[in-house]
Amino acid sequence: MKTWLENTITAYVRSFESRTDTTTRWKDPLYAYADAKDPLFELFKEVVSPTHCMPEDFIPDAASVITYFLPFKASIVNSNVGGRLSSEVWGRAYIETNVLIGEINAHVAKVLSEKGYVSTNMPATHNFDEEQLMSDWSHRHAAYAAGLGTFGLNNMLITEAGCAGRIGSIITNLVLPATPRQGVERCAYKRDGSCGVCVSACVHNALFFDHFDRHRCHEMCLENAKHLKHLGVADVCGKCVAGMPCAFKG
Ligand code: B12
Ligand code: SF4
Ligand code: SF4
Repeated sequence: MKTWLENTITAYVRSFESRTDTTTRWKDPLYAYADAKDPLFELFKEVVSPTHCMPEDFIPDAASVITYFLPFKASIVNSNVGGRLSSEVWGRAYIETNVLIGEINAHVAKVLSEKGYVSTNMPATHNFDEEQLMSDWSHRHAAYAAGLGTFGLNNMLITEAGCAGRIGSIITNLVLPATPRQGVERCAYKRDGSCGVCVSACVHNALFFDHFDRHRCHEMCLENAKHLKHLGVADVCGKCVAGMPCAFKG
């Protein structure tokens, strides 16, 4: 069932990419699965927020959480290296990947319902509280529980294919064996104190070794949204991702 699901999602990415109005290109997605009853979901009420949801809040008989990472091709990421403002290519990749994740989740919900299963269709982003700047369903925490990667100093989930890409997660009542967490620390700073370059790469004094100011980061994303408004809603930045040693590998 996992192979069938993965082939279905990867094929969807390739067909989305072949549309004439799609400019973004993605490498092959990575996948990992969590048991919906994994005790880590309880812990997220402490580390994210007390209102962070449990899988069963969405689907009462939730069994698994499917998580996937859509890594951007190098040209997309490299376009955003340097300068203060985000590149158009990066802004467009954000908009297109948000649409892609929405479509993948809707497609998976459809094919799973044909087989008698229920699944969620959650957006890639914009499902957050505008004041707290936190979501009641954090895709990267779900992906962490599934063993897709670990959290970098830049807050990104760093996977085997790096952190320059976007994450989706789908809760379902289909039983899928959980992926074992590998116990590999993917951020070099957290591993052995080397690196830390994302802190100096931050263009708006939001990221520090000992804390992250999500409101300042949001300010910068809104500045880019203004600058890129001709593309649609591109509240991006990503200067602590593009050009970093963990962008393409973890
Ligand atoms: C709200 C939000 C924002 C806000 C707040 C950012 C933030 N860090 O939370 C703003 C608007 C500022 C923002 C900015 C960005 N965002 Co944003 N955002 C979200 C959103 C909607 C929710 C995130 C959330 O609720 N976080 C909750 C807080 C508490 O978690 P946190 O800040 O990540 O901090 C945790 C980790 O550091 C973690 N941690 C660290 N070490 C360890 C160890 C363990 C064991 C555990 C359990 C946890 C842990 O602990 C903290 C608390 O738990 C998600 C989509 C979603 N629904 O999941 C996208 C998302 C997180 N954003 C994403 C991206 C890419 C960005 C930007 C690069 C913008 C861009 N696209 O150019 C910047 C990066 C900012 C940064 N350095 O963190 C991606 C991340 C992809 C990835 N590889 O991780 C996501 C997942 C969207 C997606 N679908 O792909 N974002
Ligand atoms: S740039 Fe270095 S310190 Fe920052 S998240 Fe990546 S590996 Fe960790
Ligand atoms: S996304 Fe931009 S403002 Fe936010 S922490 Fe990274 S570099 Fe700083």
